[in-house]
Amino acid sequence: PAIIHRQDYSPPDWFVPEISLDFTLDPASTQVRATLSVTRNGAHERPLILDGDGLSPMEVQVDGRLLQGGEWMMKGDALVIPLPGDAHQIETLVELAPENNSKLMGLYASGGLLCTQCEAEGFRRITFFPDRPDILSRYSVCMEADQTRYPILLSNGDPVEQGSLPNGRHWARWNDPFPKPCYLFALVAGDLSCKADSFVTMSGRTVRLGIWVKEGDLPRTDHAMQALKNSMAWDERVYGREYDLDVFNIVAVADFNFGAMENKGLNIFNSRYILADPETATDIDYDGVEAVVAHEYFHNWSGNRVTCRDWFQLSLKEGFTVFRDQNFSADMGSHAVKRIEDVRVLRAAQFQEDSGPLAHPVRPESYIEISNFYTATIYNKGAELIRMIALMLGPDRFRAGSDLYFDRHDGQAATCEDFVKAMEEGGGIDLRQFRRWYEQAGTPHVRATLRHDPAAQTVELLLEQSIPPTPGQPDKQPMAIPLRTALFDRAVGRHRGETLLMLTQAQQSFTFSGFADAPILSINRGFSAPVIVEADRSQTELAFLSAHDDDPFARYEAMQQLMVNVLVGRVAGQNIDEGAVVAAIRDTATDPKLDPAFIAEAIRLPSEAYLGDQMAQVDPDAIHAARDALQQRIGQQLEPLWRDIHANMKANGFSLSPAAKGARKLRNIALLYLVASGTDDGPTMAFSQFDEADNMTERQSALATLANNISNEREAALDIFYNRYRSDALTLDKWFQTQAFASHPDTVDLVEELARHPDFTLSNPNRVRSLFGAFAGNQWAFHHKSGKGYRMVADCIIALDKINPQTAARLAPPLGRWRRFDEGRAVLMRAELQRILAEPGLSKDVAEQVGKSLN
Ligand code: B3K
Ligand code: ZN
Repeated sequence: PAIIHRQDYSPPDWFVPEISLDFTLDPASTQVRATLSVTRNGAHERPLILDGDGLSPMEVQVDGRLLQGGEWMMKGDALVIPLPGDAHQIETLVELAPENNSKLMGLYASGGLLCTQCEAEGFRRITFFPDRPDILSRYSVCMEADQTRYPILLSNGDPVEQGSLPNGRHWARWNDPFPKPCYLFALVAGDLSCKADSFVTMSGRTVRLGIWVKEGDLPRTDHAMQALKNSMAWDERVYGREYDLDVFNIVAVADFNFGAMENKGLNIFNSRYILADPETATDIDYDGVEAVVAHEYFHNWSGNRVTCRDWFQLSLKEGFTVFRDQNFSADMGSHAVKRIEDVRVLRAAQFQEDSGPLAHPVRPESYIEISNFYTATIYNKGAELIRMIALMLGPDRFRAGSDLYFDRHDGQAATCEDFVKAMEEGGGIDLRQFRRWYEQAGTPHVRATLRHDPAAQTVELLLEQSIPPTPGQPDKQPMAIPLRTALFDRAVGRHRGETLLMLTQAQQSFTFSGFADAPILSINRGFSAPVIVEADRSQTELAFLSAHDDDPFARYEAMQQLMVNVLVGRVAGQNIDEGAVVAAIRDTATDPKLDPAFIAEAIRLPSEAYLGDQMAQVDPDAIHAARDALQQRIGQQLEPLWRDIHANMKANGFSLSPAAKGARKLRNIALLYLVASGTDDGPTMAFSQFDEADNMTERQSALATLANNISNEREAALDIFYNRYRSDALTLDKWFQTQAFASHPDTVDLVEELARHPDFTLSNPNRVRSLFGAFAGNQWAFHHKSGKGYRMVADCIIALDKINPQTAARLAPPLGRWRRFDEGRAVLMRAELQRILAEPGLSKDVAEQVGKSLN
């Protein structure tokens, strides 16, 4: 398959300033008539080339004249039209069958609705068009459909006209005044109900807000609406960005390839990021709704008003927008806890990606299928880059930089370089070396060594950085790494002020004076840089930081490192005393000054996957055994504490306040330790929590705890859950996911059974992710040494590729991590990758991921 290179970018030959689209909608046969005004870009003789994907033109007209065969031609899937002049009107007619579109790209049917998804290259599945983000057009859209089946007709921009037609049909026209790339086009037709509200912008305009869902789901839209209004106010306050249309609509659909889509004025969402009520949504789900609603809303400026020149610039909109939604969520809740959660995600997804065969820079150099590049690197590492710039500039200069960026590039298709330049000029900083963060893949390692000179009363901090080789990049240049650092006096338990150290060389040392005694190093506070720090700190020093560090992230990190040292040591056969861990957990859990949500994060053992990442070779069985054993002993040694917490954190009524959410989080972990202790009444306590809970956070958590062990309560709770929620797809997903993610010795067999369950289907991406996505993230189960887990995931990829290649390709990366495992597992994993690659008719989505994973 063809490789697309960043360096090959060239400006478009033709522009399309205007497009008008006429849809005659029907699930079996939809007609699309498109009228494009095209203008030649510069002096050249090249024909107009319009991308298509699976389309054949029923008519082609130029300036009102029907062309004969021979006046246009097909080149592959593209329509080629030689044109004599510099400006023409092109009209094409095509026919689609949305109900047969199982890829969920372009125009498709979902639960009685017709809806679209165009990013990245789905518009070419709807009509012939130069499908690239640097073509900005004004859209006028007319939809005609059956009035009863599709009473609501929505598209981008503002509604302008509607009317009824004979034969029970009706029509509506929408105009979007803002020129946009075609990946932001959207339409929805269906029988939808509207949760309506309004927002008055900073300049006093009233915007009509609508969240469109199936009628029965209306009571589950309050949280999304509140999140939307909070986002609109936040973007005005923090970035000075006002919404620009009179209408903002959101539609929830059940079948969606990812989270949501920021189409101009008409966001389309996976229903799991809109619908929430206490009975069915966990606190994590509520937070997910808030974050994704904000993320898509923020794209209106970072993505829509200023879009990307080409797909290599994807992080320009995604990294920046993730950074914006992370800060928004932090402002809505706890900064400390949000940072811990974001770093956990970064390490789990992005660090793994960055150390494997699919590693790529934040601004990639090449791709085969762009859908494969909506990655943790583009999104989450991209956000870390913006965060570092913001840290180096401080809030006011960062705001000056973002103002300049938005003002200068409004209405344009921009590049990452444009963003960095605006930050340099607006913020007053030199980012020459910093640009390497966009160019070099791989997670930098920073080794920190502290040397104390008692005679001179100085300490020298030696920092050494190295960036591991990644595919296509054997040698790396030093990065500019901002490290928030503090030195703690042991005697007083305090530091003398934090400094921001800029590590720019391969090796660099910093000297601090006035230290009669050797201090304790607290570095990369707040996780100021997305790097792996290796600092030789004793268990005593880590315990000190876990009790005294005033930076909550650093305090959490010290706890985690304490635990990692014990667990990784055990796996390697060393018997490192766990006393410091137990004491630190006890002290943290009983510290009245700490927020329960923070405590819950800090006392949780690192995941099995994270422990694997700390080892030269991952041993899933030994990691599981060591972690399970430590969890049991923490449970046993602190049993009265867990009982107290579990009792004290019980609420009288449901609330979504940060305090109530924190209490639930801490209560759930207390239950986990209690059950892990093996105490006789553990399973019955878990079952009672499951049974009595007035919210899904406690119910699902109790279910997950029970799911880890063999017990009658386990079976009973799973049955009750299934029968109670079997008709609610989003909640039934949790039933699949909880079992697939369980730390249970038979998970691999249970998942095989669940894949044959009548409620399992490959046609709904949420269901596939609930079972196979969760399973592939369950290190102990997926890496079962029989290789059965690998075979099941490979079977799923092969079957799903024929239906929905984009979602199939997302299941491949876990198999690609074979280099990290023992020879036995590596051979089995490779064999499955080869079996997939040998499938005839494999999509380029899966072929790219699997092919690269075998290298
Ligand atoms: N921009 C979309 C992602 C589209 C993914 C296409 N494969 C959602 C988002 O990041 O906001
Ligand atoms: Zn996004």
